[in-house]
Amino acid sequence: MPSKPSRKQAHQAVVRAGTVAIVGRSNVGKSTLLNAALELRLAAVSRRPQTTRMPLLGIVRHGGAEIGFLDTPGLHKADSKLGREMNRSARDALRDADVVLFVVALPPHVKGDVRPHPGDLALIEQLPTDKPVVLVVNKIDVIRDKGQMLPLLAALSAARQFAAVVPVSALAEDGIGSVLDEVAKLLPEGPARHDEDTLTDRPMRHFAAEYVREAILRATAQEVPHAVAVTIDEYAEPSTEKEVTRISATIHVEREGQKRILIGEKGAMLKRMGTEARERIEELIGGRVHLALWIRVTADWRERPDALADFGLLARTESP
Ligand SMILES: Nc1nc2c(ncn2[C@@H]2O[C@H](COP(=O)(O)OP(=O)(O)O)[C@@H](O)[C@H]2O)c(=O)[nH]1
Ligand SMILES: [Mg+2]
Repeated sequence: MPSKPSRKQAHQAVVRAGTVAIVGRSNVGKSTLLNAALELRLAAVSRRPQTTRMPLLGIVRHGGAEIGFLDTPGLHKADSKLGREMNRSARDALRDADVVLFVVALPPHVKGDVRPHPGDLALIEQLPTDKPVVLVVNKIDVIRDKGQMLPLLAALSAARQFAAVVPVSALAEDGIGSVLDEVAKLLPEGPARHDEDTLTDRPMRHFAAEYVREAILRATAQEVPHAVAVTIDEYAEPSTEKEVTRISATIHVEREGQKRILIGEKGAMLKRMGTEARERIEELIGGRVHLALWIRVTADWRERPDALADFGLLARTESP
């Protein structure tokens, strides 16, 4: 399991602990925010919606609190069984969390005053009323005049009460300390729930698969990304320091045409994505990796419960 030396506050005794669900529409920067809080590019990020498919726990120690951030898939209009599982897992995270971090983002091209996205207002209605919710307004790097944000803040604050409102740029790692300060205060008192060096609940092989998918999302257009799932067939850690970690992964697509796109001209596309994914994995484990990629067509896997289960894409708990 990945681990790393954490912030300066790490050795302060933990007096508060709990989970913070990071929720919001697709693409507002939830995973980027988690990575900024962790000071590590752990979660997969891309400019495509629905990059995050299942919740990911990332643990941050800050100001005497152990904050278990749960990054979730963006709540969206689901058009497949996979999409419904993603929404379900986000709602499960909301239900189980002590604190909610509701993330909205400024639109890419701001002209004049910013108003809330209709999807954000709809989402606010779904937030629990019995838990503290911190509003994070992300991507403030896109505007120069911060006054343009005021109508947005006013409209969101009129829709419900927030424990705090924090404007940030997750990308520029600006304002992250304030987010941590606010959520740390809101967590229940209690002892740490995880070992001091635990960073996440997922094993390393999970991230290997995620980084292969991330490379695909970054390299391909429209139709392919959502049709892709990645599984790890082999993950062999080196027995001596000189050896490399050997990883073999299968990329599942739904159609032959998608397979051809991913392979590319003389295999160039697959090679490029493989290199990108390998470098990401090497960065996380801090050692050399040999990565072998295979592509397999599994028709309609996004609608098939058996395939979703095999690919680890079923929400963990049942709820309506
Ligand atoms: N300009 C800007 N872009 C951001 C910021 N945070 C995230 N992004 C970009 O928004 C896109 C979606 O980010 P991601 O974290 O995957 O969003 P998620 O779907 O909510 O998890 C990516 O292209 C990010 O680089 C930010 O603070 N400023
Ligand atoms: Mg995400």
